[in-house]
Amino acid sequence: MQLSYVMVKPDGVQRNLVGEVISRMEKRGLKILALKMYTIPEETARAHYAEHEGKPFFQSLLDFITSGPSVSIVVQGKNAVSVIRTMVGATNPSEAAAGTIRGEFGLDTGRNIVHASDSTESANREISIHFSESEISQYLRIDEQWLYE
Ligand code: IDP
Ligand code: MG
Repeated sequence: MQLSYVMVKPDGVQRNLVGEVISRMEKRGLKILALKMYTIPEETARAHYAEHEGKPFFQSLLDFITSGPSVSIVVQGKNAVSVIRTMVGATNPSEAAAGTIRGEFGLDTGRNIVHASDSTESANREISIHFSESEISQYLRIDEQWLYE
């Protein structure tokens, strides 16, 4: 079953949207394997956003993502990566579809509430940046036979 990495960014924490984001994923049937709140150190943020190094918004993105606590989550489910990207919505919240997290709760690209992996490769890379193996729980949930054929 596919894994994804989701972060409720510092703006989502400040705006009390942690429960909202987790609740949406839980109700969808996605399984949480790991969850923690911490303030991401600069070096970790650089690694997380390495693909954006050199872009004009890179420094402000680092400043923002390290500005306060965020919530890191490992999520598992069928097609978890694309399912969660669809739930999150477009990068620019003012263009994100209604009903998506960004489309419901955001207005500005630099304050778009959540991060979600864009591929299984990114998911593996991001999970290993934010979590050690021992922090990730593998377990059976009682609703699985009612979620999956
Ligand atoms: P994504 O989060 O939808 O995958 P990316 O293009 O990977 O979007 O960009 C990573 C993050 O960098 C965005 O979520 C957003 O916070 C920030 N970002 C991207 N483009 C801009 C921009 O043009 N201005 C300011 N921030 C940006
Ligand atoms: Mg991205």
